[in-house]
Formats: sequence, C-alpha cells, structure tokens
Amino acid sequence: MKKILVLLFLCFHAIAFGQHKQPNIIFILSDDHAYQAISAYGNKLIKTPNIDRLAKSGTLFNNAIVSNAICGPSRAAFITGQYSHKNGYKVNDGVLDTNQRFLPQILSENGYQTAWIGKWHLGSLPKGFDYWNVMPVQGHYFNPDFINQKNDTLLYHGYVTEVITELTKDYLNKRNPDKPFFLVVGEKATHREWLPDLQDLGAYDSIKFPLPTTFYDDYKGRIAASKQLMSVGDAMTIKTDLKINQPFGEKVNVSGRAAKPAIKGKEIEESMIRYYQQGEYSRMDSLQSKAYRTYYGQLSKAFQELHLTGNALKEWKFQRYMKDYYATAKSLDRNIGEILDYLDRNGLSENTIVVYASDQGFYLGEHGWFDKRFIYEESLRTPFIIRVPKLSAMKDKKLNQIISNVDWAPTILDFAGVAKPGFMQGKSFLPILENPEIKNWSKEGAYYHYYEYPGPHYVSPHFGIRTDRYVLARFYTGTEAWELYDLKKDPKELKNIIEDKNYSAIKNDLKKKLKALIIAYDDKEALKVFNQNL
Ligand code: SGN
Ligand code: CA
Repeated sequence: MKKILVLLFLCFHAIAFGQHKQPNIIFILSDDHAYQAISAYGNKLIKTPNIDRLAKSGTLFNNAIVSNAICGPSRAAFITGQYSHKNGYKVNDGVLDTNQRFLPQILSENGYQTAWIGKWHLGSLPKGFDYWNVMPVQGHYFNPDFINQKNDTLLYHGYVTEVITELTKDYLNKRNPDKPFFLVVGEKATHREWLPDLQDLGAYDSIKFPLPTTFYDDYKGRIAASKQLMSVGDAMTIKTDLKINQPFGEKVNVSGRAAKPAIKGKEIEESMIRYYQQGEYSRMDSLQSKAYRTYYGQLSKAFQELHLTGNALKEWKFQRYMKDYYATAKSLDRNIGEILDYLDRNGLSENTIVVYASDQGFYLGEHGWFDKRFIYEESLRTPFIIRVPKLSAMKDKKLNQIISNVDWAPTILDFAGVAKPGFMQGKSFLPILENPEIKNWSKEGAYYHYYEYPGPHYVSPHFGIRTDRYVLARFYTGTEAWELYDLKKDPKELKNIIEDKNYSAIKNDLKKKLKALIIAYDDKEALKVFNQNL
C-alpha cells in the first residue's frame, strides 16, 4: 500500500511539475513591506484583502528570513541563490557582476521565457532575462522612468504601482503562450518616502495606530542599536518623509508617454544617478501635485497650529508615518489583486505558481524605528506567501519552518524540474510544501550577514544565526559586540543575555553552530572576525 502511495505521489509530481508541463511562476517582490502590515500575518488594524486572498489559496511562511536585510543585496541573493559574500553584492548602490550565472539563465536553458519588470536596483542592467523593463535605482512614485532592453529610458505617466501592473499585463499578453514563463514583478512600494496613490491619500486618517510597546526603547545592553540613525522620533524628517510644508512642484507638459533620448553604455549609470537625484515632486503633473498640495497642505496647517515638542511630536510623527505607509501599501495590495484577477480571467491560475514576498521586513515603530538592516525580527523576517495550484492540500496553511531568501532560487528550480547548480548555497523547500511534517529539512539555524556602513542609517555591520528560539549576533565596525536573545522569553529582543551565566551553555552551542555555518558558506570575512577574542 505504502509503495502504491509513493508511486502515485511520484506520478503526480511528474505530471504537475515535469519537464513537459512546467508551471508558470510569477514572483511579486515588494520593497520594505513589513509582515506586520499584512492582515494575513495578524494585523488587525488594516486589511490587505488581496494578499490575504493569496494566503487563503496558498501557504504562508511565518519564519521567512533574509540573508542581508537591504534591497540590492536581497535581490542579488534571490537571483543567485548565494549569500552576499559569494555573489559580491554586499551593499546597495554597487554594481552586480553580471558575468555570474543567474536563476533566469538556468530557467531559460530549461524551456522558460523569463522577465523582470519594475524595481531592480542592482546597479547594472538586468542580464539573463529574455525580457526586462526596469526603473533606474529606486525608481519614482509618480511618472516613473523605465529603462528597456533597447537602452531607451521612457517616462510612463501615472502612479508607479499601477504602471508596473500595466507593464506586467502587457508582457503577459504578448508572451509566447507555448512556453512556461518566470516573471518577477519588482514593486517600488512601500519604500521611503511612502507616497500614496491619489485615490488613497488619507485612507487611514481615521485610525489611531497604537504605539508599539518598544517605541521608547532605551537600547540598554545593545550598543549598535543605541547608535543607529533610524528612529521615527529623531531621524525621520517632517518635511521630506512626512511631507509637511513641502512645496509640491509642478511639471508641465507631462501627458501620455514622453520619450527621453536613448542612453547608451556607460552613460546609463550616470543617468540612473541623475534621475534618482531628481526630486519626486518635480515629476508630478498638475493634477497630482494639486492633490498632494491640498491633502498635505491641510495637514501642514493643522501641524503648525499644534506647536508640538518632545514625545508629543514623536508620537505625531509616528501617526503620520503609519498613515502614509499603509496608504502606500493599499495600492500595492489592490494591484496584487489586479494581477491575480488577470490570471483568473486568462485561465492562467491553474498552472501558475504565485509568490508574494518583500525584499526584507521593516520597522513600523518597533524599537522606535523605521528602516531595516538589523538582524532583529521585524527586518530579518519578510512576508513570504506561495500559491501552488497543484498542492491543494497546502491551501490556507501557515508554516513555521525557517526558510531564507537564498532558498528561493533553488525552490523555483525544483518546481521547474531543474537540478540546482553547485554554486547556489540555498536549499529547495519544495519538500516542506509537499510534506510539512518532514523531518530533518530545517537547518540548525539560518545565517545572516549585513555589511553597509555607515550608509544612511549607521547600522553596524554584523553577522549571526537565527534558530527557532535564539538569535546570536556579532557586531563589528562601529560597534564591537556579541548579542544573544531568547525569542521565547523575550520576543521583542530587549534583553541582550550574552553575559547571562544561565545561558553560557546555549551561547557556546550557538557559537559552534554559527561557526559551522560560516565555514559551510565560506564567509572568510566573518570567520576572521569570529576568531578574534571578544
Ligand atoms: C534610501 C533611503 C534609506 C534606505 C535606503 C535603502 N533614504 O537611501 O532610508 O535605507 O534607500 O533602501 S531616502 O530618503 O532616499 O528614501 S533599500 O530598500 O533600497 O535597501
Ligand atoms: Ca528594500
């Protein structure tokens, strides 16, 4: 009986995922969208009906972590299946070495058509994709520029999340229907400075967001945390981030699609920087800037009358931050729904795997912060929901296994029936989806290494391990310190117990595990620091 079941299972696996009938894969990758901002992840204040719809028909991972919680490095880890020290993309605003082999090339060689649309942020232009159309650097919220495969930079009129959806549908309409596709939709939302679509301005103004209990964290025993520059109270700016007293500029003659002259070769990078430096508001058309002037003008007036100082000012900033962040996320959720609807309408849902993930998590006032970078939960963990039509038993399931973004590429290859190449350091988690009770899949812990310093937020570089229960981290550069947290007793990570004698055996065991990961992944830089006596 058991043998028959195994045979049946193998047949099912071959039919569903075999070479002759490979599934389509859409990977929607947002930017800085916190799992705590999603109702499927437990947020009770707002609703994300479309992400929830995906979760209801798919599997949600509670412990999806990233290997380096920052945009470019996270994307590089995704397409290479490697940690930053191996793919070479450790900090933002470098240039990804495109001589490496990437996930899309391997899929192309195995029957797929591949595409990346939207935010890319890897310095160089995409390589290995059959089709791409990407925004320079961070992209813009209004009337964004896109660089296409002819090296032309085109301005698309409209709100970025809507434009990306239009380009996505356009690509899907024009694709070759005889071949499976792998498409990454790179969203700009919900990146700083959180500019909502016009229809969403003020969408959450009636909600008073509860202050996180750690908003006034004193960072006791955590030196790196005490040195950062990413607090809502101090580092977040009233004018740029919260748009108070912002003279929303007008840009005349922006109507329809305006083509810019083609930019070639080396000039591309310079042009990327130039466009990035161009302010968001000078790109708006008169309708857009008027809506912004009206909405934020009223807020600016009300703010001036309040004469806030001290904690009252900090808490006002927190409220405005939340309202803008969630309003920006509203369009993201709606557009995810639009993509799901498109798949339904076009009979694609039955053979398309859909993933929703963010490039990392984000702080929504926890520890008093915005931004990411730290190994602490809110930025380490990222939303990750996968809908696999053929795995109907996995509908509406939530899993607690730890998976990392270096595992994404090997998993996608597994779905496509393609063997993982040797250079990929991650591991497919398809076995977990096929059998959530599986033993021995989980690693002893997942590895993390963050590098950018000082960057805009002065977060000390650090590496560490996250297990089911503990986080052990070694900060170096800017701060030299070890930290240890017991997530079961201290889920908000307020108590660094590295010196606690009761945890010395656990600490030693975790250090051993961390060293084993460093050696297994061949992170020489980390090994050198690890071996220093501290
Ligand atoms: C910009 C932001 C930072 C953010 C980085 C990286 N400043 O520099 O707050 O940490 O991007 O973000 S901003 O004022 O220009 O918005 S990432 O998502 O690309 O890694
Ligand atoms: Ca990001």
